[in-house]
Amino acid sequence: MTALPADVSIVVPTFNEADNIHALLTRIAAAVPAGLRAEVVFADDSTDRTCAVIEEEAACCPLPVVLHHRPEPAGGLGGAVVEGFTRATAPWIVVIDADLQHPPELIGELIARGESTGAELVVASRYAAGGDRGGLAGGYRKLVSSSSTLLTKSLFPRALCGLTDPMSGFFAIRRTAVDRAAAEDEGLQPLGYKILLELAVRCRPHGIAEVPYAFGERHAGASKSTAKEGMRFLRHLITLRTADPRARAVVFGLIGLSGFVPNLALLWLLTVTAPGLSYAPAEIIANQAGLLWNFALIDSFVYRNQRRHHRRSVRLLTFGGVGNADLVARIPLAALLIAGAGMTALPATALSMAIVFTARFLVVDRWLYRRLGGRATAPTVVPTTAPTVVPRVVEPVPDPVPDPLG
Ligand SMILES: Nc1nc2c(ncn2[C@@H]2O[C@H](COP(=O)(O)OP(=O)(O)O)[C@@H](O)[C@H]2O)c(=O)[nH]1
Ligand SMILES: [Mg+2]
Repeated sequence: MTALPADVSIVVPTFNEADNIHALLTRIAAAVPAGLRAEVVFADDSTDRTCAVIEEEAACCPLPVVLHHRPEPAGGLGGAVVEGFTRATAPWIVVIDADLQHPPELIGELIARGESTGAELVVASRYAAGGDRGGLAGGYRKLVSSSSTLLTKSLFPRALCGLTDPMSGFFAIRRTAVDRAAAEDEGLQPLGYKILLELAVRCRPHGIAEVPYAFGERHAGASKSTAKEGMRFLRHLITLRTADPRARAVVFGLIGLSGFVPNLALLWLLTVTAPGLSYAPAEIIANQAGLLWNFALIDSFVYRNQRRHHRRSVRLLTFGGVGNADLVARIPLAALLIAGAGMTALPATALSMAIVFTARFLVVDRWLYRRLGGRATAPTVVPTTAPTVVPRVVEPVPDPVPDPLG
């Protein structure tokens, strides 16, 4: 007998959650309303016995269970969820943590709210009226959660309008929205914990609704959230914010300005330690410190996903070469504008700086770290070509996916 297609695929990312699987599956099975056909897809990166426990529990679970285990956990939690999407077959996808901090009893309400409002994304929110974040352990985690929410909302005011909890890990999204993001040039490039942020910014869901909920205590095991996740989150924010070339040009300019600090610091050091050194060679040397600083920031934050075209040494030498050419080109260019176009010194200098900046940005952005073929490295979502789910079948499919962290 062929199983009827599911209405909702419940994607559960798991990393060493063996002691939570039984309680989770029991509560999900009891919570799913009659008439809503559900399947559970585990997106697992565990190194303990979680896989074995999922296989055991799947055998007695009334819902179809799919296990997708990744031997190479590219992209962390977000990467796992996106791979889980490719195994999901239903028109609705719910993402929920395994540790029962998210109440499975809300799954039916999330879908019902999406159906009644027509929203493509329904988020379970700790910050909406009636919600509660009591399960966040300690004042420090509460502070981190509220300040990162504030920072994120101010960086993406339009995309996150109507979302009180863009950091939530519990939400329902229509397959159509996920497929739209996958069809974009850059696909989905999740990095760490903030998969909802990635989806909200890249999918631009048509209609967002929220359902308040109380974030509970962990059922068993320990949190995997670490300080390293904090750094990943910052990188993720910069990657998303600079997806637009105008925003990239602004960030490129701001990083360039910040390069004056190491430049001037080294210039000062050289004048103190080598008083015999004349200005021109001192400034040329000091300029290299500024360029190194700029390169480090640009290479690791702005263009982290575009580094594959050239080796690090080529990137550094090109970046340095273009930066030094800037020094050499600016003055003759301004002189040309004054002599040839009859401009006065101030506008000629400003124009030459703008021309040189634009040329430098274009070489770096369009050639050195070009975006063409960006989807090649991203674990993009395969639109509705997921395997048919057989009830209680456990299916380990270790597709190697290139690491978006490079
Ligand atoms: N597949 C996968 N799941 C992860 C990873 N890191 C965390 N998780 C899962 O994501 C969910 C949330 O993680 P948790 O440690 O509870 O984070 P917290 O709630 O912020 O403390 C849990 O179900 C974890 O098992 C990962 O690297 N890969
Ligand atoms: Mg948790």
